[in-house]
Amino acid sequence: MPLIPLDGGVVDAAGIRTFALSVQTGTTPFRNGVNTNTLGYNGSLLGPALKLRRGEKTSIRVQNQLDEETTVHWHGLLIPAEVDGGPHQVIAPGAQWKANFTVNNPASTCWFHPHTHGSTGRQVVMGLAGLLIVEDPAQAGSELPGTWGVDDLALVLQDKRFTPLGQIDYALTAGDRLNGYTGDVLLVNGATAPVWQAPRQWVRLRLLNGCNARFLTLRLGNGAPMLQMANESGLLAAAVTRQSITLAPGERAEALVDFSNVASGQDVSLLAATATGGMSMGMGGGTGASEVTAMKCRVSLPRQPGAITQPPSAMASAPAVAASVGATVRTFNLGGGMMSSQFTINGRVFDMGRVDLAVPAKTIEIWKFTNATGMAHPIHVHGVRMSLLARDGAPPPAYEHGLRDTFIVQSMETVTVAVETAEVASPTPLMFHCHILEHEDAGMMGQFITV
Ligand SMILES: [Cu+2]
Repeated sequence: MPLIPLDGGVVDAAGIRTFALSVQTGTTPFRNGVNTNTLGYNGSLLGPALKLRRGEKTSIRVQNQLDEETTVHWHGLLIPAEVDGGPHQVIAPGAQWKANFTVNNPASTCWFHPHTHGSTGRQVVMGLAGLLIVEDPAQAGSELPGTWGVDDLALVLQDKRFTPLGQIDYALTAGDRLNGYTGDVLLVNGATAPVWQAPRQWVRLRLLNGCNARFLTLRLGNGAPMLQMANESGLLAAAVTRQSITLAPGERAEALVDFSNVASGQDVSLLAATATGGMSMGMGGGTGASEVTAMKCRVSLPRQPGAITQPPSAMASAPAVAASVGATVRTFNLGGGMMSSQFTINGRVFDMGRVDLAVPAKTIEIWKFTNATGMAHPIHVHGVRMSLLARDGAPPPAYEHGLRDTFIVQSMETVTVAVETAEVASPTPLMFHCHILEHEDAGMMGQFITV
């Protein structure tokens, strides 16, 4: 089982925690005897998990060793627009870019990936994705498994498609342009159905749907529930018992799983049912909903010293964003896609030179996203604190509480969110977009500035 390496960075003489990322080419042996060309951060495929601490001054130096432009977007981080790593912060081939910021997120599992307009989907499929593990000293009392790779396991789930010669196939079909790119192989941390040697105790799974377009519904093969204790932007006030967890592209969840009573040596599978936002698309080229074994937990290690004996009854969750009566309401209509693969927001396709909205800084507004298309779209808003208020007027379920950065808007649904903008105004645009990367690349994206 390949583990995502945890990188704690180095604190320099000025007290700034510094990290270095090299965006590079490499090869990965996905299949016997074939070296597949891939991209990675500090390696051939994927990237490290950068361990950030709330309140710390942080500097991430990115060296682009590719022969094409890229950007590095810190998905979920509440940082100034200038260092967000969106499509305006292009890193030329051979160039270096530095993101300097103070970490302002609660404890959470965020991630980083390219946001290069028009080539995000390809660069992610080629392997560019890493994790951001945020710790918050004020939440340190939460008793949760936290030994990396031992009882705290990060899983990057992605699908890929290969050419007959074993290279990554990113030749988009008409179906890919409509539904988003789907592969026929599901990889976990870059491996097909890996086996993890798990301890007989409670463990924590950090789940990232890093697919371009596939929605994943995850469950345990032994029928045991998962206790979801965090969604993508932080801890829930109390864990929610779930038989399955559905994640759209870009979304994360954290779950506690109990292996205490699993017989030693036995496998517990993590199963993934896969679909696109529009229709069920089976793995292996078939259609119809299908379920595959994403990975296996081989419960073979003894209970580790310091393991928790029961999940915490309450956790130090970050406060949600609440909107007051009279707050400005903005509407976003998700459209298109009927006879073409052109998706729009408020009737428009993304234009790098057009600012769609100017929003006051340090303000809470109500944003309503209505999906008039025939498929679901996961919406991601950059650089704001955000909480779900309602789905079609009804309060969201408990596992959707707290801070969010990405949320699903189902076909014909309206999702209402409270959005709190950055403290300091900035003329640099921030993005709001569909996280099906082929929709994003084709222009299902808008940008706002703070004034
Ligand atoms: Cu979309």
